[in-house]
Amino acid sequence: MIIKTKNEILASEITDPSIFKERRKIIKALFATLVSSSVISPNRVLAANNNSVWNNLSKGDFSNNKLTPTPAELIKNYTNYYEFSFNKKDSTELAQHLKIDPWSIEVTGEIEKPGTFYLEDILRQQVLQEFIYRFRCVEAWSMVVPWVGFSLGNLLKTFKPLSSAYFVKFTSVHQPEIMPKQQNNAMLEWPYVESLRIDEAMHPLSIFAVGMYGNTLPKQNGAPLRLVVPWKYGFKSIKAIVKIEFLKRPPISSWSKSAPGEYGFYANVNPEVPHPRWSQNSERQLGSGLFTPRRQTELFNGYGEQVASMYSNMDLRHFF
Ligand SMILES: Nc1nc2c(c(=O)[nH]1)N[C@H]1C(S)=C(S)[C@@H](COP(=O)(O)O)O[C@H]1N2
Ligand SMILES: [Mo]
Repeated sequence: MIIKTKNEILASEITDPSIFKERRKIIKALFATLVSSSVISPNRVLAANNNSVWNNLSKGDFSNNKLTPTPAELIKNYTNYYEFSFNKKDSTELAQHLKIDPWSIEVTGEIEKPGTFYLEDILRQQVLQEFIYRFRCVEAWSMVVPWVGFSLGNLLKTFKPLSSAYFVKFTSVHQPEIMPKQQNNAMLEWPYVESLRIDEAMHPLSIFAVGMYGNTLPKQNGAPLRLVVPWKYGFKSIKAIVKIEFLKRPPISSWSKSAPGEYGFYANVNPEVPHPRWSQNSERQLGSGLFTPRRQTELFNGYGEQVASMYSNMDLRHFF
């Protein structure tokens, strides 16, 4: 563990260089390709595809083997990463400039054990599994992603939340020098923030992903660490997390702040609650043929059996 006052300070600047080098060796052994290429090259993408970092991982409790994963090339090349661009191809390319090594996460708020932790120290305590989950964007497209990650709840428990911790807030990285949209507050205020109610965060479906398709997470998909909450619209699944805060009151997340009438706090997938500008009743499945019919969107993205009880006494039209 390291203590820092600002999350902008690089760990390499404040750690004794020899200790730092030693740590880096351990990390490399543990997490081989976190130190991955920062250049886009189709060959490298292919090479990465052919030698998985993680083979034969056990499956998460709600991983669904019957779902056919969307081709990796599509997941990697059609991304929403507004810090870089509002265009899905451009954000994919520009995200390669992201600096993800070293990476540390500040954890604060209503907990007994606050601190700033290296990602590798966090990973050492967690069991990586594969989670084949549906993923549904609020823009009405969807995919199936074989994430590699670990239970968010297991991690959050290690910080010993107090009984006053009702919400968990996540903050994305702020690197305006390489993130063009962070240079002004176009569309959103930066950094990107999202939040879950503590029971949602502790739910076994909620994970932190560090990979997909048996490999480390591509930068454009949220490397080195992102949230995945499969029963909610994709914008809740915040990328490149640098800060976790346990709070008494609900924070205002980036999208709710920019357009409160369009993006609510809950953002549970719900075919009966349309976006003000389009229906949420069906979705375009990425990778399906031109003539494949749209998929009928399911309440809670098909995870109702697991999550509906968390919302049993709530009017989902009001709390959208
Ligand atoms: N930091 C950050 N996280 C983010 C976003 C973003 O723009 N910035 N976009 C969100 C949206 S709208 C979606 S649909 C998903 C997209 O994830 P993908 O690009 O890996 O498919 O990431 C979410 N997380
Ligand atoms: Mo989205």
